[in-house]
Amino acid sequence: MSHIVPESIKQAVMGGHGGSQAKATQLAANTVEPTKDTRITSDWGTKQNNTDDWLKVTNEDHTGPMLLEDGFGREKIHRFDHERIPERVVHARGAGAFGTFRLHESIPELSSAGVLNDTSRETPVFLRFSTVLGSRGSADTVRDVRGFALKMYTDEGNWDIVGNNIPVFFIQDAMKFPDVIHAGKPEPHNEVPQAQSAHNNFWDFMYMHSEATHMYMWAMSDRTIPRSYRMMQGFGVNTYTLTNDKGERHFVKFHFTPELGVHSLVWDEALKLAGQDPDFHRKDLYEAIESGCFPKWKFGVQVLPESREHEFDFDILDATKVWPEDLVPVRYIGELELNRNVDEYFTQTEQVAFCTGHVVPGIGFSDDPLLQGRNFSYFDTQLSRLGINWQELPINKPVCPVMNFNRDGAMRHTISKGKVNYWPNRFEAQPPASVAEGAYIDYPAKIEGMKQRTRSAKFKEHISQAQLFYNSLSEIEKSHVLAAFGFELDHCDEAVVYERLSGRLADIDLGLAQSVSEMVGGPKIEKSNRPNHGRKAPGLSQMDFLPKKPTIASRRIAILIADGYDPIAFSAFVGGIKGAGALPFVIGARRAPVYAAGEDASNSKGVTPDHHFEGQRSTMFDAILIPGGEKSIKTLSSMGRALHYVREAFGHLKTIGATGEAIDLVNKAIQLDDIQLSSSHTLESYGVVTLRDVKPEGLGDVLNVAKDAKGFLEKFVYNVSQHRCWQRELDGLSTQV
Ligand code: HDD
Repeated sequence: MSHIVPESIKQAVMGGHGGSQAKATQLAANTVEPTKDTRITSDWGTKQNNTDDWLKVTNEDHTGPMLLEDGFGREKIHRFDHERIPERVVHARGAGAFGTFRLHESIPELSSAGVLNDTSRETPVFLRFSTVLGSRGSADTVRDVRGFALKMYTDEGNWDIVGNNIPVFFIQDAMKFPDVIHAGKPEPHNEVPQAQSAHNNFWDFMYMHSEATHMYMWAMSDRTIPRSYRMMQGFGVNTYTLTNDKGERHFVKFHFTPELGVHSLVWDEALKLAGQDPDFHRKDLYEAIESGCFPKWKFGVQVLPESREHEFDFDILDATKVWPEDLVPVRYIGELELNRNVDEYFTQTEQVAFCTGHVVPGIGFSDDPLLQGRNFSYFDTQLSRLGINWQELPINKPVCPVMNFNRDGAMRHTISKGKVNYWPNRFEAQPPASVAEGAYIDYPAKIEGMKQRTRSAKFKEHISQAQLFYNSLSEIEKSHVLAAFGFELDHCDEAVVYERLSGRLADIDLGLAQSVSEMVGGPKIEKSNRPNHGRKAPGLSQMDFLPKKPTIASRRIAILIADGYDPIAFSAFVGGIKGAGALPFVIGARRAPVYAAGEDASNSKGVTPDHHFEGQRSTMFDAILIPGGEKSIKTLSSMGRALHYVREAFGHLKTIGATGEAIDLVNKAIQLDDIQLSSSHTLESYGVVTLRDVKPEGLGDVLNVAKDAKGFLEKFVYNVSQHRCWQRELDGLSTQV
């Protein structure tokens, strides 16, 4: 009877190799783009003649009552009334993009997954970044964990890795998730604060749940104020499993490490940006992809055979623990690249729906109790956001065929042909797949035990890795953790909250606890209940992730000018920055032509700044450059906003480059005296690169970046590649903003 199974159904079961364009091609079938001949129609397709005036009974003055009869008018308002769907209960604010996953090293000994075996494949992906606590309209740069949710449209089905930029989580068991989120979201009585963990309920919860200690140490580090989504790590967080063709199983953790390094904003900058440019991260991602600077991450796995499960002093299924990289190294086997912006935010970034339960053959789950609960929650939440047929939405649809007897439900799109909708059936139509045909096989794990609500002994140890994390940070990072606790607990006005939490910190580090407690008005802390074990591990400090080859690709550099600027330095700056793959932005007093020394409207078109000083503040740039020019510098020196620009950039530890007279402007703005600038600490050691006499050869060759570079531009580029000049902060010079 097999002859009656249609060819399309056979293909559906067998699958087929789609390629990197498979998703784009599929989406194109659902994409509309108006041409100049396109005319507005109603939703039922009738061309409309007037979309501005409701149908009325009019008198001579053309006024009069409106008619309910107007189907066009009613449709327009009705559609508008229902535009909103529920925002995500967490991770409501986000931004996403399309890209490609490539495998460099096949791992058949670990997994039979096609996407982890076939190095010739280019798997299309969608990645959505997010903050956790804020509403859809909240600001990008708030202190918060960032979501890193990846959907791989593989030939064998969608594989979702729904991760974060921090490798651990607040809780161990999914049953606690509603509690931790309720505690972090705005408080119930007054719905305050928005997108912040700095409030009583959050820190009350943190104290009450010592399992959260490790995670909140990460949350108080610079990880939660990233410079860019492109400069964050991504972690699968939970422990998954890989199964090979022989049916052998390994435990695995997934890692994504950004090519540009792991970098953060400084706190003052993050606070200002939340007001000055709430879309800072969203725009940064969009701008980088539009300018061809495609963000890339190395994809790595940490793998443990089943036989090693109980080898460690932590439980490898506990999501509040990392697998320290000195014990279990990361093996990098692939690469993720984002290379296409969305065409429409709502239908793509808003309607994308991830599920930790979406895995493909060769990949499975572990008994991690957080993961198991997540596998229920994501499916469930999509029902209230998107409805039962959410997997048919273009952004969610797999690129391989989907064929089954799940039917009907609101807004069903697929038209399924055939006389039967169940299996087995008299036609033998749509049988389940065999292993040879690529079916997903559940790992036959042997289970026995007591049915009870409990946790393993190792799950009850909560402090050791919090210490490990804190010990592994650089001095600068540690000082930021202290400042973050200072800010957060200052926003808690109930003494019991900040007093207890300060006390708990003594379990991690006595010095930290004492400093925090003193700052926020907590108790005098004399001793620690848990002496710090002093151990460190690699891969925890973000300083471990500076790119090996210095790069300033996609960095935003502001060039400040006024009439009379030095044209030689200016041209070299623009050319040099572009040559190094960064983005130059000219900033002037207004968006109207500015003329170089020796030029005016009669002999030149001038340069029209991209922005003026009020429009884009220094916070929106990674570094600033100022060409000399007597008249230009005189003007800029007399402008409070220009001086503030330089002072603020200096305070935010950004590289500043100045030539000729501009050096005087920098000195006036940052006001470092001779004591601060001793022989060991020159302006240059504080990341201020200067060149008094401008000759083209002195400007240097930016493509040859090295620490000992001689040319002005080489030095500037090297400094920018190091992200920030921490020496300023170590010497207490960053507070003058
Ligand atoms: Fe979750 C969304 C990451 C634990 C329940 N989660 C969501 C998103 C990310 C994460 C990145 C946004 C997805 C998107 O962009 O659409 N969640 C995590 C990580 C966790 C975690 C890394 C710990 C390892 N989550 C977690 C638990 C539960 C949930 C324990 C419930 C038991 N998460 C949800 C959710 C969301 C969600 C309520 C909201 C919107 C959505 O799922 O699609 O179901």
